[in-house]
Amino acid sequence: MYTQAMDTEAAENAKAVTTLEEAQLQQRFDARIDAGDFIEAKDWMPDNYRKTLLRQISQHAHSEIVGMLPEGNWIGRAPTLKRKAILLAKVQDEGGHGLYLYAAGETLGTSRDQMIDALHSGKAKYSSIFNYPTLSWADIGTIGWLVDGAAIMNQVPICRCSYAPYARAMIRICREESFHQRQGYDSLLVMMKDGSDAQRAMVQDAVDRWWWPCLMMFGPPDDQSPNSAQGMRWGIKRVSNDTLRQKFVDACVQQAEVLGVTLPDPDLKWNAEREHWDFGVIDWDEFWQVVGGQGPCNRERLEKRVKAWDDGAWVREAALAHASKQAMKEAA
Ligand code: BYC
Repeated sequence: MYTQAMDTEAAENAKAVTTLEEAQLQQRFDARIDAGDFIEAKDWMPDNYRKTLLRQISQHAHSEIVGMLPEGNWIGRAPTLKRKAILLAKVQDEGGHGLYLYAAGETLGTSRDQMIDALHSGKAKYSSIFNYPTLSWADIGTIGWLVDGAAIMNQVPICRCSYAPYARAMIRICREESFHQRQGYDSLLVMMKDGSDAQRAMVQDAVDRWWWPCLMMFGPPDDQSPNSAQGMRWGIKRVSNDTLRQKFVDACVQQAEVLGVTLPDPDLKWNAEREHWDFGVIDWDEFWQVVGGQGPCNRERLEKRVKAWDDGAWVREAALAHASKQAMKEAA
């Protein structure tokens, strides 16, 4: 009895010390965040900060990888050698972005295999936008202009994210995304200025289909975004969903005018008081359906990813066998 009481007391004391230590660590962490410091992988961080980062970084990585599929569909059907070379480079870049991001995610203590398993089992999310089909060549230009345009708007502030490995990855990614956006806009501009009526109609049709899903990319409205407040407090998110969406709309209106396409929103109107463009109501039911797995291509996208992973098993096995042979040789 006596010994047990001693043990209990010792355990309680140890717990109190840990709690005190943790409170101090938490205080130091909060002060660093408030001062705008960057947090490195080896620094102490609260569990929820780690979890939130891992959720966002892994979702982001999955989006890059799944995002290769809709555009990949058109590599074999690109209209010229130049456009094919550009598209190949772009899709390859997206694969690279996924790898930088998985590497950033791994610094938080979760392996790439675990992250990929979460994607393949349907537990992890990826961006809603990649669950829409690419029906014509104009969709490829429109993805570059609008999807990559929205991605840049969202991702430039993440270059100042409080978690340094994520911020560093984002700097490289954003540089490449700007090229992606420009090539898309250029491809559409060629069709609109030098193309046939049928090509112009094809561009308008693509813009009609992609516009609203692109506005959804920024996430739910601020007052319905459960993760925003804490994400902003931690400096993971620097600008809110609604603010970024508005900036995107404001930028696109002029670009659409130069292109000669109409954005499919009868409520789009300049608001002199706000000095922003007002826009119509977003169909949030559609957004949540897509996020919940019921979008037009959710099933197809996941099946393709799982198949690619399974088909590539022999490459991973061969690489591991080679690495272990090399290690044995070196040891000998
Ligand atoms: N799609 O509280 P909220 C690219 C989820 S890659 C699906 O506002 P948060 C590209 C959200 O995860 C584009 N789900 O969340 C690649 C949360 O659910 P959970 C990807 C979405 O995290 C190739 C719930 O809704 N970019 O551009 O504060 C070719 C409530 O939302 C979406 C990134 O990942 C969505 N659109 O803010 C071309 C950027 N929106 O997790 C282009 C990094 C929200 O609680 N991520 N949800 O179950 C972010 O900036 C933020 O995570 C978000 C959401 C703005 C997306």
